[in-house]
Amino acid sequence: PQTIYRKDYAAPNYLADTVEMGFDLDPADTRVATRLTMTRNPAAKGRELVLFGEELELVALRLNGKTLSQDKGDFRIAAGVLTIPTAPASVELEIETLIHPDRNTSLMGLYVSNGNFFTQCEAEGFRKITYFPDRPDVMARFTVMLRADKARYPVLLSNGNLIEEGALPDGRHYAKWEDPFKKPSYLFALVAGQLVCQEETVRLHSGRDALLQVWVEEGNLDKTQHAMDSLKNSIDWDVERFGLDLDLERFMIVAVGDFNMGAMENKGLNIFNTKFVLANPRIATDVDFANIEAVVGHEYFHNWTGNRVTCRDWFQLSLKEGLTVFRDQEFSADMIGSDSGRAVKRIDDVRVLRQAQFPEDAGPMAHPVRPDSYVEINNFYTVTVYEKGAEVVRMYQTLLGREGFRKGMDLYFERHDGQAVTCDDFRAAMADANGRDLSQFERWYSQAGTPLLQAAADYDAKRKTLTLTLEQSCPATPGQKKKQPFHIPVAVGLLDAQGRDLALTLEGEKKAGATTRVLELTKAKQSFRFINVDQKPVPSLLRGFSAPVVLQFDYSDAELAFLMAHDSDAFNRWEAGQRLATRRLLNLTVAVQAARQSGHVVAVDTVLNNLQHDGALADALRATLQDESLDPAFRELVLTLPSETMIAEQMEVIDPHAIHVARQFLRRSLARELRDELLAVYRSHQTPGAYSPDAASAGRRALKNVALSYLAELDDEEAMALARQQDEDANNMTDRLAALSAILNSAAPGKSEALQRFYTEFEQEALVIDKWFTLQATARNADVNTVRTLTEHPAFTLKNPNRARSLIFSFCNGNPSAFHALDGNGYAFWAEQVIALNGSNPQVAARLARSLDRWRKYTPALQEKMRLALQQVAGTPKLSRDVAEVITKALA
Ligand code: HT7
Ligand code: ZN
Repeated sequence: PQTIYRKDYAAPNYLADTVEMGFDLDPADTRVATRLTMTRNPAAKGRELVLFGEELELVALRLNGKTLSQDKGDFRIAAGVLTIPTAPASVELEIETLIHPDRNTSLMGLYVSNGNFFTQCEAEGFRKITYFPDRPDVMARFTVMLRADKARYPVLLSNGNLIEEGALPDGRHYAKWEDPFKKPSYLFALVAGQLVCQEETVRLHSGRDALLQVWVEEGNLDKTQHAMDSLKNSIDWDVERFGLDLDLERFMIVAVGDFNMGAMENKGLNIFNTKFVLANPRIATDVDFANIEAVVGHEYFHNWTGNRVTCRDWFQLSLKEGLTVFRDQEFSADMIGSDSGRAVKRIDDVRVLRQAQFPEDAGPMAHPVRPDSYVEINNFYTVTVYEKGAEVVRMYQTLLGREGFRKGMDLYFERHDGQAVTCDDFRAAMADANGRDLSQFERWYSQAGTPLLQAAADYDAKRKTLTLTLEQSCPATPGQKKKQPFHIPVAVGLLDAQGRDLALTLEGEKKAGATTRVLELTKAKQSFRFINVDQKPVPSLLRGFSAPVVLQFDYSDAELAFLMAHDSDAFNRWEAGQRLATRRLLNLTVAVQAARQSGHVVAVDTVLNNLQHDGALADALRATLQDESLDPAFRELVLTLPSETMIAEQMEVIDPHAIHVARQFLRRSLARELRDELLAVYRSHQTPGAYSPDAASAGRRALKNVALSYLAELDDEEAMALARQQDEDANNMTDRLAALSAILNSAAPGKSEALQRFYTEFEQEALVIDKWFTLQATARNADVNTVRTLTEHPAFTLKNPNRARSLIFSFCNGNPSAFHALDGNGYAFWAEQVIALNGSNPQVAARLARSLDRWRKYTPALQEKMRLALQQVAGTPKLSRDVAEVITKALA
């Protein structure tokens, strides 16, 4: 397959003006008529008129009223590109195509889900609807006429405003929509079918009224309130924080059960995976409620960052995605409100980054936030483009301050509203609005890999100075051997012996300043000297995780326990606990390996017990658990040990089984040591009364349920009775799922009965059945046979991405010790599933293909089995571009 390079970008030869489309909707054969006016682009070099099209039947093509013939050489079609070699400066193109939505299993373009029509056009799905200059720098005004059978498809939606609707002969009807804003084709959408909506008219900041609608299938109207509330909060927040108001008379959200990703920001007609719309206490967990708020916010915020100002080309994807993720993170943090809530949100976001993006940055698919090349753009909707991209945006705010960042945003919109631009344009707006030179900051966009930041502190008691030396490096990544230094904001504080923050004075300054200072590291190595430091302090480094780097500092255990107890920066308080726990876990893992090697397999527990940790971790966790002044949500985070994946990333050679044994051992010993405190916290953090998803209540539930999960490690009757009681009494899905998980992961009897009871109760709720599959795929006693058997369950289908993710992805990515079984059966199963998905949905297949990305990091025996599985997929006939790219890069 062909590689596309960023350096080859060329402006389009023709620019679009208007697009009129007519759809005669029919699941088997939908006819699409398009009239497109275009003019030659004076800024372009070429003269050919280029349109893209995939899986289309071309019925007719006319240019300025004249039918074009391929036979006569008026145009040619090759490899998905239709080229008209000569065309006048101003053209009206009429294109008729025939498409087959009911055969479209890729869920890109126009497809059918549960009998209704939906579209997904980002990134290059529009070309599966009609031939079109389907690239984001070609923007046009769209008018869309939808025609369909009225009884079967009573609701007909598209972008913008409804300007006309009415009846047609033969029981058909029509609706005509006009989008007042010019947009690229990837933001086009239509929806048709049997849907109902919750709606509300709101007064906008500008004084205009807007109609807000949330569309769902009949029977789901009791699950739309939270999405509607989230939308209203998003509208208010964007005005408040960025002065950005809704620019439309109507804003619609539509939920669909078959969807490749989370949601899509089509102009005025956002289409959402049901997972990110439908919620009520019976079916959705606290995490689901929070995710819905975040995703509704994210898509809404795209209306400005993505739609009003869009990307020049797909290499610039992070321009809209990194910025919009940053905006949704800030929105969610502000919705919680409290300082501790903001810290909890920050910890959650950094956990995602470390768990998913750091491994990506260290693996075969590593790429810069603004990639230089791709084979299939769908493979670049990654945690690097999204989450690391958001960190890059956050660093502007850290460097420029909130006000400076806002100035940069204002200038960005002033300059670029209505344009398709680049990441450099965004950086220039930030720099120019603040009179700053941000040229070195460009490296965050162009260099892949996670920088390593090594810090050392040297205290001079005589001079009362503390010299902090910071040194940065960045590992090689595919295609990038050598890296230049990054511009890194390092937020720093110093704690005195009582744990209080010192007011910081840097050498050369007259007065003491703030207690947290942002140091700017721009060279490979730099020193910063603090003066008037009366006693040796404990440094608190990279506060709030001020840059996406790995920080190394030689803390003693005692210093970590001290930071855990005292740091005013909640992020670093949590971080200290994680460092302490990681140390223990790595030691235990090595001990497991040693015990195994010496043949004392049965004695692993004895060996570990003898290793007995010094109690520092348990003492620190006990203190946190009992500290009522701390937010329960924060306490839950502190109590949660680093995941097996996180530990794996710290190891030179990954041994998933040893990690699993070590982590389980530590959980059990902590549960034993803290049993009384855990029980007390479990009892005192009940949330009686009606369920509410607010952050405070969710935090109490989270703490209570992490306590329960530890207690369940003990397999004692009292703990299991609590779990069973909770399973019976719960009035919400969070508690229900936590109880079921405790039962399932214990040695207690009654597992299958509890599972069956749950299934019967929620059989009609697809999103809950997804959870039921996930619970089993990630259960401690699950193995590949458990999962294989579940693929034969009548409720399982690979065709629905949510269901495939709930079972297959959850097993391959969420149950490392079972997936990496020594016999290699997990990998054989993975290969089968990737190959099966490759035939129906390449995009989802390619995501699953990435589960073996890190194969070279594993023990030689596992590596060899993974290589064979990768080669098996590589050798499969008709491999999609999507899967081929991932597998080729993994094997390279
Ligand atoms: N911008 C949206 C991306 C998206 C997407 C991309 C490829 C295939 C299917 C897709 N569905 C949505 C989502 C977002 O970031 O808001
Ligand atoms: Zn997005």
